[in-house]
Amino acid sequence: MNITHYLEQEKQSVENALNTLIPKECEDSDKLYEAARYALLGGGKRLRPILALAVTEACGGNKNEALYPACVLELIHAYSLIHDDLPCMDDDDFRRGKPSLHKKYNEGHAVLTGDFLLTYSFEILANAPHLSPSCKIQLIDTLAKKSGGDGMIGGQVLDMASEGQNLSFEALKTLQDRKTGALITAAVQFGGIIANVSPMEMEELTQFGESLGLAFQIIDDILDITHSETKHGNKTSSDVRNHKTTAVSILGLEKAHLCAEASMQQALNALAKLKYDTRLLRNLATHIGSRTM
Ligand code: GRG
Repeated sequence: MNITHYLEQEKQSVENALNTLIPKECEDSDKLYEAARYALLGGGKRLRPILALAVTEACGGNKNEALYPACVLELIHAYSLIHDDLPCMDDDDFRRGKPSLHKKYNEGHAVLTGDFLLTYSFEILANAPHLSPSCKIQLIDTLAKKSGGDGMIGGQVLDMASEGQNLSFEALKTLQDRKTGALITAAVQFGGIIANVSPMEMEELTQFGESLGLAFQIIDDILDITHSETKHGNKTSSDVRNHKTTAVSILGLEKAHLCAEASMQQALNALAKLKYDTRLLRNLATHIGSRTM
């Protein structure tokens, strides 16, 4: 199947499920649900859920069973973006072409909406239809680890500590592996867990996720410089504004490109070791590698 068509189709099924998971009305909590829908719906590439669905399918799992767990990755991603945009963190007024949540509502609402999306994610996993208790526990454990202290939150703490510092490329990779790569790896592992792959296959999938995550983040650093206006509506890169060390600030644009390509190749090599038909995953990874937004 053509990758653009595949992405549109999967994106639509994720949008529909997200729409069901966060209803328009909720007794006593209308404002919370309204803010959650504002952050979650109508924007975003949905790469993490699509990746989880694609890995499930490639490894012989049931995509219907994977839909709600895949959506949870988008809830966690949305929560991280809401909190990341707050004045106490990156202080960004716009997200996905609209005012960020604390600008549309207020900072208190933004904190609580992020907290709600995080907490609700674990409720969704615990109650996910069709999955065995053991599968749910593995998903919950994976998500907690990858979004927690050794994963995304830990990466964000390193990121805050690194502001104004000159990081080595190795230190930057550690930061980025956690801050961005961990949730991408979780998406890949979710697919493996739902498809019930062997421990050896899970290792290859994890290598795929980690290398893809690194390539994704380096490409994000590159786009922050080369496509700042499309991404942030601001000619000055947000990383430059925030005095962030990035792959581009350490390596320069050309070497950063080469590094992203090398990491993407490692991801593809890991895929090649799997016994499944991974053409769809290769296409998806290559598409992520050539993204321009
Ligand atoms: C505040 C707990 C906490 C964590 C924040 C992931 C993160 C940690 C912050 C996001 C900041 C950022 C812009 C990181 C760069 C990589 C990245 C996650 C880009 C955005 O992801 P995309 O391109 O965005 O998938 P869309 O809008 O398509 O969903």
